Amino acid sequence: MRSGFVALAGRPNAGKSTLINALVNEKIAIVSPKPQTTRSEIRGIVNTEDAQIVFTDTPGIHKARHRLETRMNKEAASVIQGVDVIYLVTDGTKPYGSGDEYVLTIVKNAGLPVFLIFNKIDCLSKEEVLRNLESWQSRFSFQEFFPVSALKQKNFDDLLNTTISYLPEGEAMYPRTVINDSPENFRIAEIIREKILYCTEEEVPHASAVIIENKEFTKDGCDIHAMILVEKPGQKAIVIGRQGMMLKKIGIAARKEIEAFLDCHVRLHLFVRVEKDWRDIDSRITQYGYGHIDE
Ligand SMILES: Nc1nc2c(ncn2[C@@H]2O[C@H](COP(=O)(O)OP(=O)(O)OP(=O)(O)O)[C@@H](O)[C@H]2O)c(=O)[nH]1
Ligand SMILES: [Mg+2]
Repeated sequence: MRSGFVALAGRPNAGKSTLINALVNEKIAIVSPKPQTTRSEIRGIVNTEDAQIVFTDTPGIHKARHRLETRMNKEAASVIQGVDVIYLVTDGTKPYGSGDEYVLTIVKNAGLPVFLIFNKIDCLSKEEVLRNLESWQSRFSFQEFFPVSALKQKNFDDLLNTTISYLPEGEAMYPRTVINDSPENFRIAEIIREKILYCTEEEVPHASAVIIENKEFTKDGCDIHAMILVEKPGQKAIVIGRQGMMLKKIGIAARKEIEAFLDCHVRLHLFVRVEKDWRDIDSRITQYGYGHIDE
């Protein structure tokens, strides 16, 4: 039996969360077309007959402008340190740039086996894949290369088998039934945050946080009170929308998904509050469950 850890690291929007969801075959991490969707590490466990792989999704590494973003980068950097294999996930449709250089430096310094996961090949021709791969190959001696489509779940078998061959001999670290170990309230808050990411634009998605204030299971379902935190009164007005229409839209989309997750009827009550500059206040960031916590 082999068992070990694999970190999914890369720039924002490369498709790391889409990939971890595809690998575990369940939506454990939220996904959006906006960069900096993931704010903390998320574990996804894959079991085969004779192996267990513990994958960890990480926030996209980027140039931080707020304390929250510094802590997101730290989270990614700290996850990378303690694994057996690093997947450097890259958006194959984008040319190699300075952001890639920065991520590559961090990944190189870990001194561990690095697989280049060249993602989004469903958007590229074979020639484009080969050409773009070459530009990466010349920068670092990656242990392995895998052109994949996380979205279409293409080229996974080889990836899993090769990954297992890099893991040490050892017993399973999680029971075979466990796919993800995030607390239930975090998963629910993240589903709501994903809908905010999809429904709003510009600064609002990034300035939003979600916390579950109360959750109560009753004989006919579950009552959830969730608070959406934003930084400015103008952002609050946008999230609520005219006659509450935006909040309603977010609530309907989130409720459907939470009902599927909890497998019961859900009454979701959403509230919005302004928490000025929360992205620069450590105690708030910790309270909302985002980013790395310094020991
Ligand atoms: N066409 C295509 N789109 C993809 C693929 N993988 C991910 N995407 C899209 O890329 C966008 C970003 O995906 P995420 O999985 O949220 O990216 P991420 O790397 O986790 O981003 P951060 O959490 O911000 O670091 C989403 O719109 C996905 O649907 C893929 O294989 N093909
Ligand atoms: Mg992500």
